Amino acid sequence: MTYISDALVKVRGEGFLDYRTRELPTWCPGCGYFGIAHALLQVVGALGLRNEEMCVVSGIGCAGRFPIFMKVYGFHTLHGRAVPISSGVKLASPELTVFAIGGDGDILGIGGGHLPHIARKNIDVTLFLFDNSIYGLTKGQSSPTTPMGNATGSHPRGNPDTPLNPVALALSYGASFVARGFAGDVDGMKSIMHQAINHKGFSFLHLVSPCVTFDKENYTWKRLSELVMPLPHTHATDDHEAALRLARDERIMTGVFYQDSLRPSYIDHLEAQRQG
Ligand SMILES: Cc1ncc(C[n+]2csc(CCOP(=O)(O)OP(=O)(O)O)c2C)c(N)n1
Ligand code: SF4
Ligand SMILES: [Mg+2]
Repeated sequence: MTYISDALVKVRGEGFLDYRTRELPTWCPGCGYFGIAHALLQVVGALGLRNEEMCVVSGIGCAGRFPIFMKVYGFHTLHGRAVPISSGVKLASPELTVFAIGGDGDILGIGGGHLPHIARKNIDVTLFLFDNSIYGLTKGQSSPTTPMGNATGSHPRGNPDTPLNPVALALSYGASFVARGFAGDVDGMKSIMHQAINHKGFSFLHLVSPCVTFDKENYTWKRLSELVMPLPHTHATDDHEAALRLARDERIMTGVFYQDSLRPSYIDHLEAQRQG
């Protein structure tokens, strides 16, 4: 593990270590995850959240290493278990702002059975799906979002599987906040993260990012930059049907697809029952 030097802290100025630990991420140079981390650290600062008011729960994978770099309560759990464990943390300590973090393999593959339940229960957790369409940590096998036909470590002649559509899935499972961001657009990610953290209930953030080491051909920075575009500004975020239609578009649209701010969260239901 390499650590941030005192010299760098001096250069970056006061506040640099407010939310980040001294451990330097072990991610590869150029990985999109740096942009995601940068956006999130800035957003929690802008929201004025105190370190002890937050908890980051992750699964296993390159994305799963996130709690190591953030100076808040953290739990680097088992592969696929960020969602149930973050749900438990939120129910046990409703005063905490809880983040669940995982990759496409983690959240949609081995942990895929948990996603419908946190969505339908509307548990107040913000889920960050770091989607590089590959298993990064284990060196480039096909994941549930690898496009059909892409050559990967596990399918050198082309992935034979139909990929999942994370935004369409989250909408179909009944998530009350669904948005997509691109690792190359820090301002766009900051905007959706800000709204997601403020949302009362489950929020799902699909964050598209390249794996520069194990995908040199398909979802590269160049290709993703060509595919990504903002949602039409006429899109009404309370229109579930339109959100689903846009989620199915071939282009990778970014922004808030859907929000239901009126739906009570799971904690609201528990509170009402407790008082009743
Ligand atoms: C039960 C279990 N099965 C398999 C693994 C091996 N494994 C570790 S990370 C990973 C996939 C990581 O891919 P993803 O979730 O997309 O995260 P990324 O590394 O791309 O960020 C796998 C299969 C494991 N750690 N535990
Ligand atoms: S293997 Fe891929 S996802 Fe993992 S740190 Fe390197 S570039 Fe990022
Ligand atoms: Mg991945």
